[in-house]
Amino acid sequence: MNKKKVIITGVTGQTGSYMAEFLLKHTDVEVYGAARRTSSSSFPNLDGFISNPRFHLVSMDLGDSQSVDNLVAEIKPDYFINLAAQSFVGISWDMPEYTFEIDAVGVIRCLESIRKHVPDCRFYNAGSSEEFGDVQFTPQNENHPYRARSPYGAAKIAARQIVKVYRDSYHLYAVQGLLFNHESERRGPEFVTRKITMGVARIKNAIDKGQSFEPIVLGNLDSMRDWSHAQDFVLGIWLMLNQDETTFWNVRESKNPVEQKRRLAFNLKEYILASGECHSIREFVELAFKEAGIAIKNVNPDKLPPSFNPKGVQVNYTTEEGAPLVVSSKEFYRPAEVDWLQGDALMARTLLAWNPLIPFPELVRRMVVNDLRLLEKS
Ligand code: NDP
Ligand code: GDR
Repeated sequence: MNKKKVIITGVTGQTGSYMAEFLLKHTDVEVYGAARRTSSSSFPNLDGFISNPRFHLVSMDLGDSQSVDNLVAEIKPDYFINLAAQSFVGISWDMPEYTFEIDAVGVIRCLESIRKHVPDCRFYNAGSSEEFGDVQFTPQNENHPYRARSPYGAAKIAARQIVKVYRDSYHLYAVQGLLFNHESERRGPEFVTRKITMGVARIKNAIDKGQSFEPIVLGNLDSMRDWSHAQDFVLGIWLMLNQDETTFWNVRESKNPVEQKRRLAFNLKEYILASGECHSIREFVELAFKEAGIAIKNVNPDKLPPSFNPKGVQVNYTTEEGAPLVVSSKEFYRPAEVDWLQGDALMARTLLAWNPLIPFPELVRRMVVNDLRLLEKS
């Protein structure tokens, strides 16, 4: 029997690479990892599986409908997992149009190609807790309204609506999960968690060698995030793509395959994946330094609003001797902040039997240890 084929876009990124690894390890599908090629392509996140005979590296850019269409027409996938995106919220104010083009219009390109070439293909799009924006209640569940605070959040909401339109109109198996922050040793260096752990490793290295060091420069330390490890989330994505139609009584009731498909599309659920725990950036900073064995002093223990010096900077943490370790700079504050994200994944835990396994302190530990090791090697 022919093996099922899965296209994963964004495979060079954090979650895409874990997704590929998960499918290669736990299923027998053929994985087509789609990357956009640039003149300086290097794919460190693929090192562990690039030579696996069931893994195929293919080209695709979400900004180019031809490349999406050619890929879908040629591979005829059974599953299409769209994890490619302009994923950095902070930069979405600087490039709102591009963010919308890739994160929203790009999704239309995928759905159109699926509709034309493989209408039975199951499609997943990467939704985000950022869609909740200025939150109305905590913890947020699947009934929370969408109230974007960033161009990125707005683009993901638009994508969610278009996924629904294709589900309703063409009865595609198309879902957009609602994933809260997930981090890892493969997290991009511009995201706050990795920026902290790379900074901690750099400072630890300097202290060990008796050298001076520059502090880590961050923005708002008081926002709250619900952080998990990306490895835990890829199973949840796969489960969302394999919702068991036999559990839907009205699907079971019909004997007509076209009607079954219509009813399945109607019943599909879009789940929140989250740990349910929430921590401030400060807590992440404090734990990361502790992991590295560096004692730190909080010089703003009352968490007063920032009072920037003429350079636009405020010192937040120092060594016990007073050397600045972490400063906040106006430069990294956002025009509008999402203050408090905390997810309620009860529906995924109950109906998908999904649970995150890696707790917050272990996530921080793994990231710090990894960055210390990387520095040792370099
Ligand atoms: P990353 O930034 O690590 O990966 C993004 C991937 O998208 C990279 O492989 C990147 O390729 C690729 N990409 C960017 N633009 C294009 C394009 N125009 N065409 C094709 N590929 C492109 O993100 P994550 O792995 O963390 O996130 C995966 C998805 O999940 C994204 O959609 C993100 O918005 C969403 N998300 C992430 C969350 C998180 O906490 N990580 C939470 C909720 C949603 P390249 O290497 O060439 O840049
Ligand atoms: P987020 O992640 O915006 O939640 O988006 P990010 O790590 O960028 O920011 C988290 C919080 O930290 C604050 N912050 C800083 N952020 C960055 N990047 N750099 C800093 O120096 C800094 N200082 C403080 C931010 O203001 C924010 O409050 C991530 C991405 O993966 C999205 O793709 C995904 O959809 C959401 O998570 C859920």
